[in-house]
Amino acid sequence: MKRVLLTGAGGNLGRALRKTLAGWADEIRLSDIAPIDDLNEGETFVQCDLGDYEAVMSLVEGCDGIIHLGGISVENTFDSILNGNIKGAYNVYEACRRHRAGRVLFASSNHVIGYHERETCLDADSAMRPDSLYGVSKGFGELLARYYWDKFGVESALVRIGSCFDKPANRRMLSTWMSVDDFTDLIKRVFAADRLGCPVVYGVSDNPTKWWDNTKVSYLGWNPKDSSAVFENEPHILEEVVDPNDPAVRYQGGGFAAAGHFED
Ligand code: NAI
Ligand code: 15L
Repeated sequence: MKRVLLTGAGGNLGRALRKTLAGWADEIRLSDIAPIDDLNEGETFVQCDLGDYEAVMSLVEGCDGIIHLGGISVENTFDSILNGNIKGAYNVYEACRRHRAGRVLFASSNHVIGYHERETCLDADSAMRPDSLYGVSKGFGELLARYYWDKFGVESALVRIGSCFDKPANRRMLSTWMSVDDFTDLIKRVFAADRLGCPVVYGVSDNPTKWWDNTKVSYLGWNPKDSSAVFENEPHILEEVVDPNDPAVRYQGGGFAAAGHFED
């Protein structure tokens, strides 16, 4: 890769991927609405609000791949989500098409399908059942990506990330956890594949309990190496009290599904 754009580079995942993707591309063009001033070799930075069409047009010019992480990453007001996630996704895809900026890895979320119950095993064709306005915005991003694929041939991986943190913070994340190393490997495979198309990929490690089936993207050759099993006996996991009738336990989206409407 010559120049890859990483939006949301100042966030949790952006900071982690800057380390694991170092040296992978000739240049990683970092971007965020907030400043970043600790640039490493091979990194450049453009501060940009994803909701600003003209700014995103120039941000994307000259890139040959986009890892689109930027935007609102949890439930929030509709106005914030509209700007960061809905306008932001449109601006990124339109800029990608106009500037022929290659493939997009779209950071979708498990909250697109958060109202499925935990006993249901999902795959790429399962219905979207968003558990939040945030989840709805990720569904919009996925549909937008499909539109750009069908109409213009822009390839995307729609990665429904589970919980990508250093370790699972609770019992739910024993099922949803994805390590940063597994995510890094997925990113490299998405951009290296001979053909990508526009698949849904569940962003999850090889955990003992599974809700999601990635068989339909076996052509990517992504076989996660890490497992949440190593965290199963940590005190915060063992001591968590679970009520099976709690909506946060019933639904895959956990607390997002259990929470009230954000605007109320
Ligand atoms: P984060 O909230 O730490 O990072 C998001 C970044 O986007 C922040 O640096 C923020 O400043 C930037 N941003 C927000 N609004 C913006 C705007 N209007 N213009 C430009 N930049 C803007 O989130 P995190 O955890 O790093 O997640 C990255 C992406 O992955 C997000 O899209 C999130 O929805 C998605 N995701 C993450 C999961 C996880 O477990 N970390 C799980 C599922 C999805
Ligand atoms: C997400 O979509 C969020 O961005 C992240 O902060 C976690 O809440 C994650 O889902 C999760 O479901 O654990």
